[in-house]
Amino acid sequence: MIKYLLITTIPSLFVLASLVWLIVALIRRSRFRKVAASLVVVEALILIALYFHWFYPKDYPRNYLDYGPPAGLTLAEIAAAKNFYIGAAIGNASDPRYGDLVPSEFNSVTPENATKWRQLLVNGKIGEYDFTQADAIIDYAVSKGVRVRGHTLVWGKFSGKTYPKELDERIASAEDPASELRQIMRDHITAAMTHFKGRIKTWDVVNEPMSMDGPYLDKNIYLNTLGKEYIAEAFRIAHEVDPSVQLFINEQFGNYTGEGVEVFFDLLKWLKSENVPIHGVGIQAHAIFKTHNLDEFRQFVNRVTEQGLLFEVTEFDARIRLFDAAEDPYQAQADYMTEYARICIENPSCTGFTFWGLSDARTWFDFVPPFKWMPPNDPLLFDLNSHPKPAYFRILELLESRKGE
Ligand code: 9MR
Repeated sequence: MIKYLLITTIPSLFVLASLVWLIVALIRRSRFRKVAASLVVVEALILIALYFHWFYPKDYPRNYLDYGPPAGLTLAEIAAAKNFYIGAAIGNASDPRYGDLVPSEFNSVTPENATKWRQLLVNGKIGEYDFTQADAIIDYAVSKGVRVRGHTLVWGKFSGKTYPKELDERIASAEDPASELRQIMRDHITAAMTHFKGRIKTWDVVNEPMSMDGPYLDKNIYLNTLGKEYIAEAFRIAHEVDPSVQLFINEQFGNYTGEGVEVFFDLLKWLKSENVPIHGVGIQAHAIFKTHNLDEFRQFVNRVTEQGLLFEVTEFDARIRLFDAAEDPYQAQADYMTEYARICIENPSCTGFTFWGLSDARTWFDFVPPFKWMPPNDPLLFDLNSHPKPAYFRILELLESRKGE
């Protein structure tokens, strides 16, 4: 992120400063007028070049369109035979753009937003639920025999977007903020899990407990009010509501080594030592500013599964522009996707691999600056027309060779 900000703002500031200098020089009829004017021109040209490099829409060759349509078994069929879930985040159950990708290619779905706490509430009013949108997605999936991952019960980031703003107000004005938060958290986990009982069998109980700013737990309303105990408590409540549900903690890392990762493993160790009912770790795996180091990822996954925890890749995507130095960016993207997926698929305790979207026709990157200004993002397994991209065939092979029928 910092890189993109520096790349665009610093040159703009230089142009602006030189422009001010030029205006002052013109007014004062200074002898530096020509120098200032030349500087403005040169800097403006550099800015335009950078703009074109970073933001100009690109069109990479789609050599993969030469392949025939997939023959034989589909991803979902092979995954099911291997007790594995190949999943996609979905926003709408019956968008015609996606044809029948669910259930023919994906045997698991995660509602991209519909089961977030804020989205389940009428006008963000705590306790007033409207399950219509979530039910439509979930009933569609269940009717097709597709697993649903619930996402997410407790997430302390983005007040008003992922959790209701009212929570901040209620906690700020409570006489006993800790018991107020405990009760609200219990009520929500109970309401959501009870409503979806039997239909959602895997939940992300706590999402992104780590800070985005440094190697520590996110200083959100839950941590500030209850300490790290909030994480343990959320899992305990969820287990009480339905002991048959698989409970995951879900996190995103830029690097799979370093202080932040150690803080995360300390958290897992602490949860285990407190006998907290946690069953798995989900790693989101968005490749946003860079791709991930695969050796470090393998070690990370091994460290998780050696503790007796399940593992899933829960939100995979990789922007095509990260591969634009390659001769065939879509092929390079496939290489990365396949090698990343291999680490999960070859590990028997890795039970699922979910893409954060069905096809390149809809990805969160297309809505978020600066990525929305840098098309194409094309970060998924199927292209805009639901045509399988090159990683499709290779992930299919990986699944075929997975042990565990
Ligand atoms: O893709 C989701 C986007 O549509 C929402 O606006 C956003 C905030 O609710 O969440 C996005 O999904 C995020 C997921 O819930 C958690 N990990 C990061 C995902 C991408 O931002």
